[in-house]
Amino acid sequence: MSTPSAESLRPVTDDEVARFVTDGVVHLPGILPSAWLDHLTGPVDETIADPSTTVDMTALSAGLGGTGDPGTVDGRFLSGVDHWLHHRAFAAFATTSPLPAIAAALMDAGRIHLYEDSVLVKEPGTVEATVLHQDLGYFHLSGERICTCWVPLDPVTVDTGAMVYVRGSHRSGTVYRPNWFVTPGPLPNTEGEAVPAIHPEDDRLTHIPAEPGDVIVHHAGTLHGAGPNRSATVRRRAVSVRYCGDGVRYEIRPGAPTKPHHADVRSGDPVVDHPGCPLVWSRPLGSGR
Ligand SMILES: O=C(O)CCC(=O)C(=O)O
Repeated sequence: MSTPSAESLRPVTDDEVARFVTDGVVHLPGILPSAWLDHLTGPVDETIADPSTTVDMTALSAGLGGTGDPGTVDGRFLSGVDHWLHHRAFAAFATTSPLPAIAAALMDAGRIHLYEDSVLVKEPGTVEATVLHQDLGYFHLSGERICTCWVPLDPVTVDTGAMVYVRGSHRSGTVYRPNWFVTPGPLPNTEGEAVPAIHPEDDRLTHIPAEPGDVIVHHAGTLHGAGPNRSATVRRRAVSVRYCGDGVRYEIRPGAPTKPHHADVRSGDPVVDHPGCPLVWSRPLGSGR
């Protein structure tokens, strides 16, 4: 299969950059060529068909006393991480698609490194919401230029599991404890404050329905989650790719999920030349900065 183009369908606008800076999240409609969606669909379906590559979050939630009973519900929330390490299609998407340049434009970065990718599938009838969390508490990183690009493969509405964000929450400067993703309890042995309760009527809460070809990018400090998939027929498949840029350093966060391919990194090391966090984009020479 040939690899689609690294060119996005359109540039990121100044207004979109300003929104990312102010809100900690921006919705970029119609920016990703459909060839990339075609490129990912088969690999995502293959990945979730292999139980060794994802975690059944519905079963996890049931084990933690959460919403669903995996014996009676139809849907499943399946989630995996670091597919780029083992699957060429994910590696191509994370390293050679338009996403690194989009992340660079939003974060005003001179270089972009890949931190990880995730597959996030909510099949029809999935009762689990993705509870509010902040990515930074899961990442062994510190710094300003860290973001997640959330890429839907299906049309996503509020009823089928649209993402929800707390606008401006990245500016608190707080790194919250990571939670179980499907229940609000903090992961054991993590440090810091738990994610604060946000009232459902809080006017900072923004649900973002999205179409294939759109990308939603959020800052690693932004609180966010997603709804259940209440549809009986419509799937909600998504891939997230997480990047960091200039000025970011490793910071080992006790209790946060570890990565075997990062075993040799130390807190305080700059994210520069490490195969576990490869350089995937740098500003062309002479382009000013
Ligand atoms: O897709 C979801 O349900 C949640 C995704 C998410 O939180 C993320 O990619 O950071």
